[in-house]
Amino acid sequence: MKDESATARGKWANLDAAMAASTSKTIRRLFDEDPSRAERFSVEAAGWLLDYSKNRVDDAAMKALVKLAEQSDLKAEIEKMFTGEKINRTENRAVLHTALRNCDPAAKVFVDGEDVMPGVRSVLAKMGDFSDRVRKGLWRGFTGRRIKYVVNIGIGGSDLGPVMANLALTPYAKRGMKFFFVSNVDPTHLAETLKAVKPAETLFIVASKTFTTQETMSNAAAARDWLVSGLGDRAAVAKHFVAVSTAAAEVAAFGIDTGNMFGFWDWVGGRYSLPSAIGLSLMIAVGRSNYAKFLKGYWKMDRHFRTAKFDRNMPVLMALLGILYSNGYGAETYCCLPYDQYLARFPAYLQQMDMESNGKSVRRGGTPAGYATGPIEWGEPGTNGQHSFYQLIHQGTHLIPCDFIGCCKTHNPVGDMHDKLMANLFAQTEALAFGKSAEECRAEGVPEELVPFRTFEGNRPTNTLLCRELTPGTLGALIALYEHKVFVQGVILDIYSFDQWGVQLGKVLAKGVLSDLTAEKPSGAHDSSTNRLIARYRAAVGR
Ligand code: G6Q
Repeated sequence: MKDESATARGKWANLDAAMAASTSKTIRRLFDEDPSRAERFSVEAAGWLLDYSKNRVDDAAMKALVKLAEQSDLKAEIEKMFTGEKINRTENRAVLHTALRNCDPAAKVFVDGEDVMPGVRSVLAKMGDFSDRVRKGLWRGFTGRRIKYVVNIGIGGSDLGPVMANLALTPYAKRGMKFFFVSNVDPTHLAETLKAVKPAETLFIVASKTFTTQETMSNAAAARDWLVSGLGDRAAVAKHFVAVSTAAAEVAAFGIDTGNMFGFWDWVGGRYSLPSAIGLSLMIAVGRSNYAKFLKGYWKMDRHFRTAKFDRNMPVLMALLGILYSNGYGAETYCCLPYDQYLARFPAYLQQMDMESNGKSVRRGGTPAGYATGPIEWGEPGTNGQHSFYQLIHQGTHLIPCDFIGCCKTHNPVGDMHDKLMANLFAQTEALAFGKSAEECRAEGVPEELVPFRTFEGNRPTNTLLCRELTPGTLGALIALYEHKVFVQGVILDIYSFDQWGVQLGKVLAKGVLSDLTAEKPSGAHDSSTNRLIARYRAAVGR
């Protein structure tokens, strides 16, 4: 640990203590010695059970890890976030996604002396009114036809959340309407989407916090041209385009009536913006009452996070275990394995949340971190992953902590298929934790020469997250759980989790290259590789 200050050394000594306890016993032995382990190493909150007993931790390790959180001033940092302090220091902003789902009608949350809650409630009411009208056919297209297709145009934080949640809540979506999400500046994405919709029946939601993002503005302009040419009148835009943004002037300049703009605020980070107006497509799909339940799920987890003691606090426990593996054991990646097809995009959503938040290498004081920060996050739904990459998790040389996520009830009961799905989930966690020894292989009659190949070391750590059913409420709670986990890790790692300068750099550089692709004469100002690639491209397209 290259973190030299005395306070930091004291704080990180807790990780050393946790490691000493953690490395002294295998998971198998921990279970053998404590029959009540599963019960003791489990917590429940907001409709979710977290069983973290299949981790390399005992009471001593957990105690040391909780101390690590305490000595990082976590309690105070949590309060700063919930109460609107400007903890996003590099952008001088508050971080208040928790205000967006604060369902207490009397709640007040202040930023710069102003209570933000009336604004939050008023945008929610406006979204509710609009989505009711679309769903009931009261909001109609330019030619008087009902809206059947909704196309959300956005990217990154203005896309991944809506995509993930719309898929997750498919069973609650209005029949007869179809939802599409266009993000990529590759024209294929929009073109293929437009083949599936009709201009007179399509509503475009242009979702962009800044309303300047290259991909989104290019797609929005192309969609507008398509609509105007399809309906033969520029005035049609008013009935087929709404905006979700913080930038009223840019929205107006695009040609969208700001009366049809749903606002949010600079204290909502892109990747945390799903419960803001960015969730408009979801609200239209599932209706305002399901959307309210979705927000309530977040809120339940928020309250748990803010009030529960650290040793019973689900996001804190998950964050601490993650730090044990990344900074204690040197695990570089973290795997999310939802055993629910409706959660197929959840790993991709988490990828942005975690990697954009904690993929930093500079500490809050401006010095290099010198230790592992956010992990590489990845995953796929089970059981599919079992037939591709699980081999490496079971028998490879990398340590890969995994979260298994499952729901006890399915929305689509077919024979015993859901039992099979869940049997696979539970069996995988069992196999990873306990493995199979050489003796067990021999007892099964495995020929001696094959024993090394058929042996599973086990001791692979997993968390299991289980809910009764995937509902708007449990989905909201699940998202909040991971948001807070990432927040806790950012605090302990002493990095700023709420800026994303790496994203900004890419946005700027692409503009310079674009002008060299299209200008009469390229500048030749890049390195020799980039100059050559530009020349090759220009020649291929005849410039
Ligand atoms: C999220 C990031 C980034 C952002 C997109 C879209 O936290 O800032 O993914 O959401 O770049 O930005 P706009 O919403 O401004 O178009």
